[in-house]
Amino acid sequence: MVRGSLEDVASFLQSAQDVVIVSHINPDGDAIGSMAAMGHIVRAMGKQVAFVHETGVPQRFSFLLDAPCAVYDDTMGPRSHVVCVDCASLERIGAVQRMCRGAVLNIDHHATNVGYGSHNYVVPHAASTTHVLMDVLRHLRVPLTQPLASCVYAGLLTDTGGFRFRSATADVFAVAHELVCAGADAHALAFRLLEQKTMQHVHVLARALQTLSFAQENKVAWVVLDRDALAGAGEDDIEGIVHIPTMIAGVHVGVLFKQKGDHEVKVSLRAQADVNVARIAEQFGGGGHILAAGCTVHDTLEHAIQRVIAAVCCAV
Ligand SMILES: [Mn+2]
Repeated sequence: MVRGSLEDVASFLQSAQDVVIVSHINPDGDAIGSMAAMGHIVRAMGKQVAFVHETGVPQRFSFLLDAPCAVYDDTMGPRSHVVCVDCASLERIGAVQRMCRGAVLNIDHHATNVGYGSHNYVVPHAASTTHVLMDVLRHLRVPLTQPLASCVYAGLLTDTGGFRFRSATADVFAVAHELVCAGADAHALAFRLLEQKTMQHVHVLARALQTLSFAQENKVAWVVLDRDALAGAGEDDIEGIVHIPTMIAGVHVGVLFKQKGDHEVKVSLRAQADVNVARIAEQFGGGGHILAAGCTVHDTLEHAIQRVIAAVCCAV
């Protein structure tokens, strides 16, 4: 069920002069693509735009924004009109919440989004928030310019895993067709957003592969990043490492261990076969989805690996 309406979006924008556009912490391609696309839409309506983010925009996504994004600090006061894109809850924008004392427009595609804004337009299970923004720009009759089409395409591309996930429906391909016709450069965007990696990523990957281990007739596989391997690596540099074990044919459950402290190990579980990894994560105080879950184990790295792998082996 759609929460809110396009009329809600229109009434928010009509009442605004200056609009602040924000998105979630640890932003992905859809978060930044949606901020940038929303910026184009708001400006097309003759309004002023400011981009704000708690930690700023990762370098690999910054080319999508056509104006600088301010890093939030406490001297920034509340604003009358804030747009949150791709945020399942207001908590997801971090400290930027303090700017939200006036009207808040929530545009998103997460099924768990309850409609926390004063104005909402949430389309659960849409492939990306930028996909939802296609409805918005059509309703507002905003022309689909080349820069706008590129931003929408960026979110669609990254949130569907390069059009590989089940969310890549016929409708998604129809929208992608429209965007490429409008000038989105599918090749360049795929290269910059999916193929290209940071130097640090390749170093982390090399370290992870050295630790690749197996159990239970190779049905369980895991990689480990100790503190040394994680030194200087951002979330961006670790992205995708979690999928390495489950890429291997025959592996049912893959695990990534990240050592955060002497007695703090973050564990990410991924299932390829019929194993509920959320159940395993729950045994350690974590949770998640059937095929993707996580937990934090307060133990030494060695013990955390032993305990979690023992639990995984019982489940496969
Ligand atoms: Mn998204």
